[in-house]
Amino acid sequence: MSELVTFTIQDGVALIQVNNPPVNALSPGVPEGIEDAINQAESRPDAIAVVLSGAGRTFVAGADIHELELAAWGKGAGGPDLHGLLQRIEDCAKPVVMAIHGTALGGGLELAMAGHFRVAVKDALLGQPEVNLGIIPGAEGTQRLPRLVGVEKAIAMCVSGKPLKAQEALAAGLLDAIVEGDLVFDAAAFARERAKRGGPYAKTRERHDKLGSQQQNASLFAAGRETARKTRRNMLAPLKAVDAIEAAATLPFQEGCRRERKLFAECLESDQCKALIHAFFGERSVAKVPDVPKETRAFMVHKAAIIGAGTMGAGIAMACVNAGIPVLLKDSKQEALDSGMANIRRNYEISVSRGRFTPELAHQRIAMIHPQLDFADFDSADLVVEAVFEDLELKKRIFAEVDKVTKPECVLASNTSTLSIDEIASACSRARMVVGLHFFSPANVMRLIEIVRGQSTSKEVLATATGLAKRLSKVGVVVGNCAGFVGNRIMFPYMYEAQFLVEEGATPEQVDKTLTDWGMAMGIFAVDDMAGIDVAWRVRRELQHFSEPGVRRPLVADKLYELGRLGQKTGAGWYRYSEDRKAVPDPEILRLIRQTAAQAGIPQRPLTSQEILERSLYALINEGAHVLEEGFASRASDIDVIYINGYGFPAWRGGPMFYADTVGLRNIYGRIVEFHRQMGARWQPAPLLKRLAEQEKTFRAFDAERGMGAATVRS
Ligand code: 3H9
Repeated sequence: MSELVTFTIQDGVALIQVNNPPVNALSPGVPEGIEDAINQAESRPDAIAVVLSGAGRTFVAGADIHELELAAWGKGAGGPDLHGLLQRIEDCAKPVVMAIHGTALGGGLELAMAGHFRVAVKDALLGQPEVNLGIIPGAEGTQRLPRLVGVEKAIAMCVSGKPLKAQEALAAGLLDAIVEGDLVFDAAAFARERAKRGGPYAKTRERHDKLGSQQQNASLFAAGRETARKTRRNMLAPLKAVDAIEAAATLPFQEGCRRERKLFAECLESDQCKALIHAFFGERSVAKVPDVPKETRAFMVHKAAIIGAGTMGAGIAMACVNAGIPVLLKDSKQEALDSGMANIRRNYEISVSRGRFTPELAHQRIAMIHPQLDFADFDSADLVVEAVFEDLELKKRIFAEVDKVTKPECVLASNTSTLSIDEIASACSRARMVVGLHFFSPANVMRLIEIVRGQSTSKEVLATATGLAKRLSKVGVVVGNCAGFVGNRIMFPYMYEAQFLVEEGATPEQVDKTLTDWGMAMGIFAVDDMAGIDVAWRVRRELQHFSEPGVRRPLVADKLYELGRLGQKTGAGWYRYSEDRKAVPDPEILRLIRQTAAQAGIPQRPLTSQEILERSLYALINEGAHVLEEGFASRASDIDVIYINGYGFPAWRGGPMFYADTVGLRNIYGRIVEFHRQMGARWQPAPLLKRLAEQEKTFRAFDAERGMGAATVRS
């Protein structure tokens, strides 16, 4: 047998194990190894049944995404062709039991569904997450899944990409049993028992009982397409997945498979697939900090202390306890503490009412948060996260105090979104233990954390912060300590450009609609209103970029601040808000904009969607290139990961820097030079962008050339 697939026989059962770390992907050699092992199992008289499992931490997590990436860029074969293997497994004369732990995802679940039986441990997850990579299941998953779980469930799984927990999979008919003891031992007992009962063993491909009639299914397909359009806006793969499942319900199995293969190939060729695979590897690469080796010792975080029970502090507390880390939640005012705890309780109640938590679990989590007004027990904390108001002096006072009451190896973090982490660290005696943990609001939901590295932050503290992010199920991206860090720094030129556009004749709703139609989760004016006009006003004063001589600033935002139109929280900002926080265009704002423009002598003209997109997005990209060259982001793909996970940038466009590559850096640079000529200093092209454009290169190639690229394909 190959090293990738092992074969042994124990007590009459052939044990086949896939051993392709880290996640047993179906890389070249694995499918061939499994097929050899099945042939051998069938021919051996001392085996009456077969068990297939995965070595290490998981069953099989799918096709090898590196292979798929090559294929997507036209450089590979198109992913493994598992058709022959899956048919071979189904046709095996001895019962084949798939023994699942960890995850059976994508091709892994497709492999499992070809077995005659499936057993799993209780924390296993089973799913078809291909849509997250811009493709559909391509190894007959869309054909076998509805045969096992029915059309409706198959659509839900393939469109959402969300896996089922073992218990749900059992109820749906995807599993035959959940085992409590040793997985392979119990699976072998199950297999032996089935063999003794005798064959023939049901082949999934021959099952029709759950496929339903055309009449029953019509509404399911219509609803599936509707959900795909709503929840996966602008994406191709979810709709194609529904098409493929429809083929399963209407065509003979082999024809359905051919249809699936065609739809799969269409998805694989799409730009969306390239972008989503880029995002997948980008997200995995953020934990690899160039000068922090993998073996760097991290501090253990058994207990956290959070200072400030406001929205951020409460959200961070929930994120911690959800990951099993007990929290001391301190505020200086009883009122603030009570309101923070009330927010936390309300949040968990909502989760219980939505069925996400049982009442007992919610109760346990709340009980892990200890509200307090003093520093009691802070000496037992391994991590302190300061989450008070953005006020440098206040933060420095807190750090000076925390320095005295915590143990020397306690990591001290600030949740600042704009202030210098070095300035904050200067208030305490151990700057090497200080790091920024910039959570995004709501902190218990949003996946992004910017991990801000100060001048003195130690490698151990960075390793602790990246490990913590993973433990909180978040994406932690290490960034440098510049004003606004990476995300906010590059958001401001984008936000300003949107404001210039309305001062020249567009409306906030026109700009926002153009951006959301293009794929952004929210328009930038709606974002400004949600975050708070006062917050942006304060940040503007911190950021130097736009106070440089000769750089004009937009005018209306300051007026909104002066008028007390602070956004959603005051019921009015760029929009007016009704009770349910729905944004309504406001004629008053339009009057204010036009009046301001007239006073400043700004000529008015109609603006096209193309100009709106180019100016807002290229402002973002140009600043991204500055940040990259200045070293505040390690890779272009880090900026993409930040924008996808923290700023609602559509993952299927790959993030701003990847998107720039798809437009062509030469084209973007050309437009920016033109904008610079027309609009002056704020459009100064970033030197890196100019260089890459002149060399006909991409940001991906820039990452790869410096050994930072996560992807297999460099272009
Ligand atoms: C598919 O199957 C198509 C089919 O229909 C058939 C087509 C014909 N391939 O996430 P982690 C690497 S599409 C290659 O940090 P975790 C990952 O890059 C596929 N590599 O671990 C990382 O490498 P490195 C459908 C993979 O424990 C390392 O493994 N399947 C693959 O937090 C650890 O990853 C999916 O979409 C792969 N399939 O989470 C599942 N998967 O250390 C995608 C992972 O060098 N994977 N790697 O950075 C996941 O969702 C998570 O990785 C998993 C583990 C939940 C498995």
